[in-house]
Amino acid sequence: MAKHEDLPVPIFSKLDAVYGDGSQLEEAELRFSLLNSKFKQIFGHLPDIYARAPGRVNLIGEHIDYEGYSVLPMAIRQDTIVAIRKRDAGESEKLLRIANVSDKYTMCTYPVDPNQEIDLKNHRWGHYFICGYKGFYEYARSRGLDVGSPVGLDVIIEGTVPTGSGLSSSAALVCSSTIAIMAALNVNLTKKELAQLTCECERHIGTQSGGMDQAISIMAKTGFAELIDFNPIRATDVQLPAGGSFVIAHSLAESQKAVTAATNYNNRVVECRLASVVLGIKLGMEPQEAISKVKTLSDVEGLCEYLKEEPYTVEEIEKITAKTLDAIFADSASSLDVLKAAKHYKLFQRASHVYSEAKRMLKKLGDLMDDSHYSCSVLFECSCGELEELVKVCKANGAVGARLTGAGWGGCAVALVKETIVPQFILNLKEQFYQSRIDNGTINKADLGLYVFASKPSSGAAIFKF
Ligand code: NG1
Ligand code: MG
Repeated sequence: MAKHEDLPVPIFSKLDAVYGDGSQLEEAELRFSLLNSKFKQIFGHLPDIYARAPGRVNLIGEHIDYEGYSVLPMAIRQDTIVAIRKRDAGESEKLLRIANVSDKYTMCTYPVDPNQEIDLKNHRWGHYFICGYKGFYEYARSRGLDVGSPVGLDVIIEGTVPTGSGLSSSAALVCSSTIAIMAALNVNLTKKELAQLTCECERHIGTQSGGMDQAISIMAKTGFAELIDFNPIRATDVQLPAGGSFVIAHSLAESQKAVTAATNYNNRVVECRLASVVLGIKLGMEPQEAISKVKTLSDVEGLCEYLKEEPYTVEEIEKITAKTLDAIFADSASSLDVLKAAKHYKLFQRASHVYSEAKRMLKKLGDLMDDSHYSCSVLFECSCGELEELVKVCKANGAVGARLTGAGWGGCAVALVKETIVPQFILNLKEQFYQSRIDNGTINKADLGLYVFASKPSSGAAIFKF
């Protein structure tokens, strides 16, 4: 039997294939009919085809995907749907017109040239679609696929993955966009190819992402978490312990990664790269050899004792590497932004986190989640006050394990909770974490269901053609 990563994204003609037959199906029917009526209203036609891709919650393995280590995420039910129509060659105006069902996001238009540069200084939500667009054409051209010359595309997007929450709304958007573009152009790549190419796509927005989010969004299976390995990308089904459920709760701090990349996410990518190069040299490589060969911490032995605990200054690192940091990162504009903003580099702490987190992939899940949170919070410093408070409340209310999920600096926590106490657990969270935030006007009571919910492992990306 073919491995599921070698299969193409499934094409369904009925919504129940993905959304089941309960209240989720009713909600999906509403979402699709809204998409259709908006499409008609804005573009004067119905869409040709739709693609959906889910968000995810990461259970264990944080900030190690870009270092080449395995991670264990599962897809959540919340997803992004992209409705698309290819404009006929005869139709005038060659443009990509990207609208959103939500009024919060105004229509973005872009030229059809796949080589266009994305204006990173002016962040717009439509940039994520263009990431997929550029990435798809780059891949198709490198493979010699016949996709014809670019034509205008009309697009409307609708999504239920909360943004800036560590639940990977960005990957859901990039993956569903890329799949929609692929389907509109009559191509069908394997899930593995798509996971690889969508991971590259997101780098166009300036975050030096690992490939976890795209891989799970595309390869998820209902009922399973997936152990994702990299180089090459592979997904192995993992049955979760019976009788447990995951509750996802938002800290209400929003983390806008595309905007804060230089000091947060990309900073850690750069620190990890420097730690790996320094380790390579300490372990006996010539500096130039280490710089050219060692790309991630998984390329060198995990011996953090060769690093000092005090943060390194630029001068200290350059003495070891015999090359300036600017020269080492010369070909990566987003890394140069990191160097400009950084005061020092915590190589020991970042490497310790990555190596210990990679080991935790093998221990028991609940303890693991607690250890993982501690390590993210203290060594990797990617937590925040709100998340610390939320994780404490989860633990105090009987979570077997609880931790921040996703990149951190805001966003959600995920707690492993015995199935029998889930309703009470959620009630307690409402009282002990959210009530004061309702009282002070941070959130509306009516929206609580968006911020705290139980989640089962859900299905991966799909295409709909009716
Ligand atoms: P979130 O927080 O969902 O954007 C990010 C990265 C992942 C991974 C985690 C930390 C992107 C698209 N995703 O996820 O690859 O590194 O942080 O484990 O940048
Ligand atoms: Mg993201």
